[in-house]
Amino acid sequence: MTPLHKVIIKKDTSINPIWIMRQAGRYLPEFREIRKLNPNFINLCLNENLSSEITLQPIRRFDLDAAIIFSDILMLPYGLNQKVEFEKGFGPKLGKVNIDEMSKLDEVDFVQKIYPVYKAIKKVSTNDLIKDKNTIGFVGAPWTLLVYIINQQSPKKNLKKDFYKDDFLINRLLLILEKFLKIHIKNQIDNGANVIQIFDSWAGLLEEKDLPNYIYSPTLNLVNFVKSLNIPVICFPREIKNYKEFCEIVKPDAVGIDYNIDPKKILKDIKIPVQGGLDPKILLSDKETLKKEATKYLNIFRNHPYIFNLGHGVLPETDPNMFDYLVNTVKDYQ
Ligand code: 1CP
Repeated sequence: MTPLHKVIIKKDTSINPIWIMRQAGRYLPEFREIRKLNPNFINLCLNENLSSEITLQPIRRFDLDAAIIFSDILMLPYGLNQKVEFEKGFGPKLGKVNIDEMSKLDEVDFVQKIYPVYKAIKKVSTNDLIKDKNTIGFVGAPWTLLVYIINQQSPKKNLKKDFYKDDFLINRLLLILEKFLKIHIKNQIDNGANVIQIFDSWAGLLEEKDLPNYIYSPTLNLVNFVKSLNIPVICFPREIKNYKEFCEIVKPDAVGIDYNIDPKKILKDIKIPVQGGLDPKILLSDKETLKKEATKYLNIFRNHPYIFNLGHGVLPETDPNMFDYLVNTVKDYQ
């Protein structure tokens, strides 16, 4: 059995597998080298030789237990024919939504447009380096994708004032997202992904009253779909105010936690396997602090099924030596 399956399915507390969000990315000089030669991010994701190679880069360097495929949650709106661009220093920029055209989109055309993503998963999952490790496929949660599709850029600065104005548009988009997210998940699994993570990076933007409509119902639907394919599903509803309620309603197989939530509260409230939590900024400090903080999470979840990860993606300015030190700290923990 693979390491993540031992924790998620068998509830094994004797091991703490580790993988890190954004483990394939800008903190690695070998990634930056490829990126420099490939200024178009979408095209890089659609080059299965390069994207599979980038996925394997951190596996070659560090003693990680899983590979997460080098792609992006925004490949989904791209597959739906919305324009998606990544501008240096700005982040993603999306085009206007043509809802009528989107509603007519055929499954075959969608799959064809992003097919290299699935080819890359096949290449990674069948590579010898991944033997006995997990291949993680992923999608953005419907809510987080809705945010990018309607807002047309990161909501980091703010959500458009009239974001909720067009109820009809939102409801049609949610139905389209449900259909194509299922297709996207199924294709990732068919090509070798043996864990699915659902990233809800902007769950924290919602008020409590809106959680059922935008998060609970659509995510529960996807979670049940992944479960029906017999693959474990991890949800990461970042900065959601009530992880307990989320887990009780959505019932993922495991839950990822952010760095603002108290891990002791999570231990008390949550029965399912837990993943992550450590603040990525700790990797910018010194080895002593890093060891102390990582050990804090390991100690708290000593008797609870726990996958080590951060509370959000590893920062681009992280020193790969500190990353290595973190992996070894987790591996040497007894
Ligand atoms: O070189 C570059 O500038 C590209 C930076 C980059 C990378 C390395 C982007 C643009 N995406 C990725 C890869 C990526 N994105 C992965 C690869 C696998 C890995 O983890 O190693 C994954 C899983 C994602 C998922 C993703 N994309 C999320 C969910 C996780 C999170 O960070 O909250 C989100 C929100 C995105 C959108 C996105 N793509 C890229 C950026 C800079 C962003 C965030 C924009 C924002 O702040 O709103």
